Amino acid sequence: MFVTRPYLPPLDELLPLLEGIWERRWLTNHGPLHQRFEAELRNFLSTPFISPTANGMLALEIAIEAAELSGEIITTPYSFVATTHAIRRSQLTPVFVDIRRDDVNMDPHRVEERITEKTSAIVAVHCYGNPCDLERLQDLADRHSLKLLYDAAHAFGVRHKGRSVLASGDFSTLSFHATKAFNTFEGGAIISKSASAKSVIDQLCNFGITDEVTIQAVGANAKMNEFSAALGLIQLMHFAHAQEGRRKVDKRYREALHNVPGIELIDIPPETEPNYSYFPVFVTEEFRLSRDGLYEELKSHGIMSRRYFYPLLSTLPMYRSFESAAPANLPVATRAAEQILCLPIYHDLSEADQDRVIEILMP
Ligand code: T4K
Repeated sequence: MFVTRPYLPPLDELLPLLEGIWERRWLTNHGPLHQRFEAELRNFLSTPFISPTANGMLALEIAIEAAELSGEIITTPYSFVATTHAIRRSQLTPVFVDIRRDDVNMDPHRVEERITEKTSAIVAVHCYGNPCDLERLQDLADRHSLKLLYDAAHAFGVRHKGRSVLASGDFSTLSFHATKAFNTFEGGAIISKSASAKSVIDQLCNFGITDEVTIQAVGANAKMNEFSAALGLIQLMHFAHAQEGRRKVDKRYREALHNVPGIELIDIPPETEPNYSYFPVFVTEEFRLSRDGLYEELKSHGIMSRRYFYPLLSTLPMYRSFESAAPANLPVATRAAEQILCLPIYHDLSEADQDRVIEILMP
């Protein structure tokens, strides 16, 4: 049993779209399925400007480039490595700030303390799909004239106060990787806020090409191919079903584990419609095993949990010498990286398999 298992729709639903690809021999470069997927994503996510991409990391790199940032970027150390690498690969300096224990997202108070004249943006992550403090981060960005980017890799379909979380900030990026709530094998998307920003993004995703004889920017190849777009079109029709499967698993874990000494759950934040793609628990000193001990015990029973997100990004060799990486600046994130374990959750995790996990966690 793995920490996740990708949702795949019935193959026969996909085949007609694949036959179309075979007939047209149009495999990539904004083909008809890319265009259809883009239009359907726009409606599905209620977001007017969206550009499908090859993956979530390139989506973030392109969004950072489109935002025209410089100097220092305030960000979280508690994420997947793609977040900080995307900042660094754009020749910018990540400045790490601590997170809040209740939702493991960046703490706006710590963000404010770190703003200097070199700061050009905040890159926040909706970790495990928990919405960041959208209002306070926007207020900080507005007061200090900073760009606000969300790495929303975990937050496909997540809504807060009746709105998609993707409606917040200047840019948001999604990942459609196999392990995500919504997958196209590999894939991603960039959400922007205007037609002009989207047009810059589309150009940057296609080598900076404007037309056959005009290349206006040093772009990348970040386009989504037709196969992924075909799968995405079918996956959209199944998202609610897959989400419902995960919701049931989430509910059973919460009912079984809420009173286990030494196991602390992360509550679903108020006014949030989650996508249930991760089930993180804090394994505290009160538990009979350390977090790593529990990881090993689960593994010995064939249950592959994951330590998302350990190691903390600020401790990686390429970041640990940054002044903001000092563990004393990041006590909450340091504890989270030491204590959190993500338990298996996916749409068709059987009750019997889930009970095997729960049994091992019981006192
Ligand atoms: N920002 C954030 C906050 C992210 O979390 C990520 C990616 C990104 C940006 C970048 O997005 P992408 O460029 O990836 O689109 C995984 C994923 O590779 C990565 O996409 C994801 N975050 C990260 C949180 O998790 P690993 O190292 O855990 O993957 P892996 O291969 O060990 O897979 C985990 C488990 O999933 C496996 O034990 C079994 C299962 N699995 C995996 C794959 C690939 C399957 O059942 N089928 C599969 O095809 O990183």
